[in-house]
Amino acid sequence: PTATGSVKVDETTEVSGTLDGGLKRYFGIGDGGQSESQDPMFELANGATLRNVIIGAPAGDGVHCTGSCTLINVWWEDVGEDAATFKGNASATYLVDGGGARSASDKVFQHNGGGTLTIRNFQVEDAGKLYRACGNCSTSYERHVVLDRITVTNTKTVAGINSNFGDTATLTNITVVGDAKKSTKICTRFQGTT
Ligand code: DGU
Ligand code: CA
Ligand code: CA
Ligand code: CA
Repeated sequence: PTATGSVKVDETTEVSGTLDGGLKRYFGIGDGGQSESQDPMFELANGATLRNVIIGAPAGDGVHCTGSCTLINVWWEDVGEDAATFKGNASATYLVDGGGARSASDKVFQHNGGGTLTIRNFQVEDAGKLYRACGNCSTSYERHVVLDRITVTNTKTVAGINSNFGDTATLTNITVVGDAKKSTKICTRFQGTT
């Protein structure tokens, strides 16, 4: 989408309830690189919703959800270290509906807590993995992902899960396009460690 304006931020925005960005571009956290110690641009409290936001660059560690959360029509123009991290407990549910992400050197959605992440109506282009269940987080939760109506361009892996932690990935309506540079894998099974 075309941004309706730009907002330069210099610290993490805490969201509880709903933040509707009106399709403005938010940018200004971190250096755009792969350092794991960058701050997130948005930190969502349990139950919070982020909608209609364009995340520009630099975007730091993107969006953090501390519990259940909803991301509607959120677009990452140039993913920073990663696009969003889901950190709730085993009963958390997270929804990403609409939107898309581009230019992720490594991962887009990082599932470090427990629970179930649903990603639907989403497009990803030029990325390593669209989804990765944490392979070495200190708590070895079962992590579940449901992917539906996803368009994948020039991306290595759609979902990476740890078979030994009981993780699952449910994939439907996945469209792979423009697959000339990287041969896209739909699901990669890893062995997680703690
Ligand atoms: O190599 O420790 O990349 O939260 C694995 C890392 C890792 C996390 C993750 C993240 O699992 O740091 O960005
Ligand atoms: Ca990372
Ligand atoms: Ca990037
Ligand atoms: Ca990260």
